[in-house]
Amino acid sequence: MISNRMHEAINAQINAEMWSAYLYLAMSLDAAEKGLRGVSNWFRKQYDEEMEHAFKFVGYLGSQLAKVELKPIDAVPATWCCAKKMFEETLTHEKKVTAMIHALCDIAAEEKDYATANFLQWYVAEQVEEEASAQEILDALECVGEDKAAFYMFDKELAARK
Ligand code: OFO
Repeated sequence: MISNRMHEAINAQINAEMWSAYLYLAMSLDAAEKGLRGVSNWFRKQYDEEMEHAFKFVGYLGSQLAKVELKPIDAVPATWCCAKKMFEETLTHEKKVTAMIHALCDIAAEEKDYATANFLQWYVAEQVEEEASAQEILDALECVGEDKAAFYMFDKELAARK
């Protein structure tokens, strides 16, 4: 069993993961509208990942016989000026999520909740990847600059994300 404090914090994190999913779905839709098929695909896959993150927490609460409370999901922006802005916002957001996961780890440590501390290690590792992939794409965009042909190739590469 987990403590009430841990239970509430995980319920809040489920909401945050779903908000992340909403954010990336909005970016995917906006990119599609702008004709950026690869960028749109990348964010659609990111949406799927965020839903997986949420469901992993849902499954964990179930295994601890703790009720999942689905809270309302706040609205997300609908448009961005360009792909670069989307990825900048992604990196900023992922850094925030990393801080949230670390805060959950702090609670688990304070509560001497070894099971949850162990479970959270998957998210700790995942956040390293999440930040790195956003940063890598921003680095690539930096190289692309104003080169339209290079941007075309960049977008094609993102279209390959499975
Ligand atoms: Fe993007 O890691 Fe979950 O929120």
